[in-house]
Amino acid sequence: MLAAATLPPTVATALSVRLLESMVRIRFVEEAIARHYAGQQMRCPVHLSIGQEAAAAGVCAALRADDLAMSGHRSHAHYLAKGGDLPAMIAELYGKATGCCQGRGGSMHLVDLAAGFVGAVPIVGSTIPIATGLAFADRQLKRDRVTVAFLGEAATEEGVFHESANFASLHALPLVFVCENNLYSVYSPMHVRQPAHREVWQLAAGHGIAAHQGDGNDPLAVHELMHAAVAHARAGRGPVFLELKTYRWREHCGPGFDNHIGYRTEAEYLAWRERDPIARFEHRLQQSGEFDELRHAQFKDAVEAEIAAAFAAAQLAPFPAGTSLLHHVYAES
Ligand SMILES: Cc1ncc(C[n+]2csc(CCOP(=O)(O)OP(=O)(O)O)c2C)c(N)n1
Ligand SMILES: [Mg+2]
Repeated sequence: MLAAATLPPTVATALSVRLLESMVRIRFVEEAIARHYAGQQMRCPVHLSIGQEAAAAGVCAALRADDLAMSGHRSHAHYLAKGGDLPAMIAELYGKATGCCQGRGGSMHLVDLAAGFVGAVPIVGSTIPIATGLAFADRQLKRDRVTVAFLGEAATEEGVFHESANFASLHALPLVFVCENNLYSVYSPMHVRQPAHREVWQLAAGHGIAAHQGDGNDPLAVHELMHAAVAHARAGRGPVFLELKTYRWREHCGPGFDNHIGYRTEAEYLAWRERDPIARFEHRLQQSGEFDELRHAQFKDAVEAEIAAAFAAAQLAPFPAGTSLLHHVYAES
């Protein structure tokens, strides 16, 4: 796919509609998770990306279907944007046998190999070396696939990020690190974790990696950065690191809000709410005069129906059989 700026207006509009629809679908899914969570049938922790949808949408729209992605604890948006199966994700949150990990993992263990979503693991930073290994394998086998490692900014504080970045740079791997900098690691703000005079992207630049910073709440800006990053990586010119500035609206873990705890101010939260990636982008499309309101309303209705069906199916689905408890514990030949 070409970068939006280089496309004729109608194609650029088609891309914009695709980005908007991707963000809306992610938001609606997560709002539905939040609504159903009090029912106590989803018993896994959930880390919602509400407010951060533009990063997932913009990044994944610049990928080919056979490109790969991995993520961490906050991965619903990445899984969905990459094309992961929605009913299998919701069933996984309910711990059901029809879940994408057969009900064994929950929200933080999402996998859809058919969609190239190789996996998400909640140990912060743990999928970065796996994604690096996937890119290394593709390099060795001369495949022209690109792998994306989604990470939060706190993962850059771990040694494994630096080992992976060094290795990826050394071997010019076809890997894009996508770092969503939402300013917090649980309740710890950036200023107690990282020096104020050094930006996150500079850590990657220090490893000799092409690194850029962008507005993580603007899906077109994200897509343009990612489009260039993918072209760079696929051409064998080495890894790219993107730092996308964004903000999570909800509590760190769970369906509610946690501003009352006092780790961030209401004013900061409200300022970021003003920068809602969906409302802002929808407004931009409306201003362009080429936005089809009726089509968008129909899209929203269809997504709500799709989500309702996924929840109904998940609630009715069976739990894994007790006799299957030890399946997949060891590799089966
Ligand atoms: C190795 C490890 N240390 C600590 C935790 C606990 N933990 C879960 S999420 C999280 C915050 C991660 O922050 P960030 O990477 O910025 O992602 P965000 O939650 O902001 O999306 C922490 C510390 C963990 N899961 N793994
Ligand atoms: Mg963070």
